[in-house]
Amino acid sequence: MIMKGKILFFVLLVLLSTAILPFPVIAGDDQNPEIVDTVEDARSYLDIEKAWFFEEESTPNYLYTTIKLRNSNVMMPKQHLTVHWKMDDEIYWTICSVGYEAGQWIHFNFGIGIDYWYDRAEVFDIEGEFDKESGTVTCKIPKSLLNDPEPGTILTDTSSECFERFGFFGRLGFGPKMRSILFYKLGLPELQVQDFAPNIIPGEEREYGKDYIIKY
Ligand SMILES: [Ca+2]
Ligand SMILES: [Ca+2]
Repeated sequence: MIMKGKILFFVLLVLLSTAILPFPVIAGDDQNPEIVDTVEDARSYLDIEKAWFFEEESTPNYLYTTIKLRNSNVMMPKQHLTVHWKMDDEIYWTICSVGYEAGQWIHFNFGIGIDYWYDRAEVFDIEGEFDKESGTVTCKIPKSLLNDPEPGTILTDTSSECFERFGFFGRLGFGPKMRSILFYKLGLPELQVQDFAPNIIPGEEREYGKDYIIKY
């Protein structure tokens, strides 16, 4: 009986200590994403659930970005799956583009500067991985392209945007932003061909995800 009481007391102590003791918040993974979004506010293969930044001790010279989509569909052409951030007053982004060239259907780029689908940004080919099973898209950026940031450097204004170009509405002359507003007005989120994370609410100030701090 005494033994049982002791065990119960111990179990209670463990439960209480895990509830009371603050555990460190580790940013930058699937469980602690910098960017979190509404689910089902776009077509499933463009629907951002969350996105995050990370580094790995074994590859300290790289920064990674990952987007977790609700679904994946690499058959749909002209997709743009992007992550954006600011560092030292410069804008950076990664993009996984799908369905532009038959010989290079899935392609990864890193860019410096604002206009990621026009010619004013500096754009580099990088490595990446599109995991169709889990719907995650990861870009691997050599830190040399980021001017080798020191540990402690802060990435701010984090966001993600996924969209596709053309298609039926594109042929009618509606651009992604126009279509996004159109479906928003019509209350048809499941047809949205563009997803912002965090959401952009027309007429409200733009919100961003959490900051990420360079570890290595
Ligand atoms: Ca979403
Ligand atoms: Ca969204």
